[in-house]
Amino acid sequence: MSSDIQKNYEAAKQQYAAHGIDTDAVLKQLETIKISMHCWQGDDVRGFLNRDQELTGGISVTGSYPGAARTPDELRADLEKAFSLIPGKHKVNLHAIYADTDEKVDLDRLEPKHFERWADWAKAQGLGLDFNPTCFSHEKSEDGFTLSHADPEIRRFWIDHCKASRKIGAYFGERLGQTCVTNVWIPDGFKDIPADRMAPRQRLMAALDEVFAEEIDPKLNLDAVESKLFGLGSEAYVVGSHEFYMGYGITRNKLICLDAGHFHPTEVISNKLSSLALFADGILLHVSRPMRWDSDHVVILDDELMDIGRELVRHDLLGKTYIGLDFFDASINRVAAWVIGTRNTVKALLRAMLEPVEALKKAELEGDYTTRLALSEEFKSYPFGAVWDYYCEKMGVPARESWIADVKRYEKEVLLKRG
Ligand code: RNT
Ligand code: ZN
Repeated sequence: MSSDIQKNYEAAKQQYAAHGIDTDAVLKQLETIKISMHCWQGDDVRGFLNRDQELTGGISVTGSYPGAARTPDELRADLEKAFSLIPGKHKVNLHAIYADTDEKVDLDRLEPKHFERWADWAKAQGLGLDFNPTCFSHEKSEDGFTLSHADPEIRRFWIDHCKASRKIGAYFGERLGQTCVTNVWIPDGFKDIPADRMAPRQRLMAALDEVFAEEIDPKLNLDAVESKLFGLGSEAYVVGSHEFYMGYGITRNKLICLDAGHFHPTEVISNKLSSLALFADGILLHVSRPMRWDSDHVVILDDELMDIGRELVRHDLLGKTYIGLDFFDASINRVAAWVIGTRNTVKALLRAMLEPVEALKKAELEGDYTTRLALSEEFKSYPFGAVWDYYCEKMGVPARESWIADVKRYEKEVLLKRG
């Protein structure tokens, strides 16, 4: 531990202690929180199963920064590099198209064995794994519909794929001794105004019931469903809307996934957590940063990220919330993108834990909104950074910006050598 970091921490600790905040206890709690880092930032959502397929489903990655991973081994090496710069032990979120196999296998026939190398690696690294069926970038999703498709044969294909995905999730849960969250997101929707908004939703409901028919031990795998407002090419109507999945998730005891970019531009997911938590068994977050639309920018330490952290901490929701990341930027170093977004997410939680919540709630109850505002504002300049730096060093990762040089070195030695 460098002496200035230790010294600054001791001073910060006193300042927080004056408000009854025990920084050592906070850091112990922080250490237990896992962020699910999404593998798809590493290769622009391409995957390995069908590398010639273009990215579809109404999502888009822009930028042509060199160095995207081309193989599972490259992706794992990049993930390892990123994790070496992020404090804590976390999880990796895989999509089905990231299967690591030499076999030519279609999505509906995927099995745990196609992910064995991922499980071996995660085990060795002490990481958990989460999973997602990939209901896009495939010829059978070309017209924009999957689980709600009007053609029963196409629907069947996607139902089988989602069923297979849950089994892979359970396999991860078993192998790693950590619950896997398998999240279903489908792109289904219409570009222009539909004649029938109901029928696709009825089909989706029935298809999901089939997908989830088999009971799986919730210790091994938990299912989540992710809604969306619109996508590129589904501007007029998305089958799996927020209301659809609120109803579905609550009646079927599924985790409800809130993606920060999947709502109207002035709506924020932080404000939904205290409602959803009252009714849902559990919540999955896709922490992302929409800029003007669902643009999936790298997460920064902005007001919304801080508010998400606050809601989780203040209402003690960390136990029933799974925190996943979902951004993809191909205009900057991809390892750095992971490091920035994941460090920020951990930082937001730390900052939230270092706030005088009891004093703020008390002021509010007493109608003293002046104190509520004044105290929250003064706390913004409390020495949070000193606690963060100390945490990084204590966890054996670089404090402050010193990690940038490390990523640059990796870029020069590894990433730029990729064709
Ligand atoms: C798309 C959803 C979905 C995807 C990933 C790749 O809008 O957010 O979660 O980003 O599954
Ligand atoms: Zn998402």
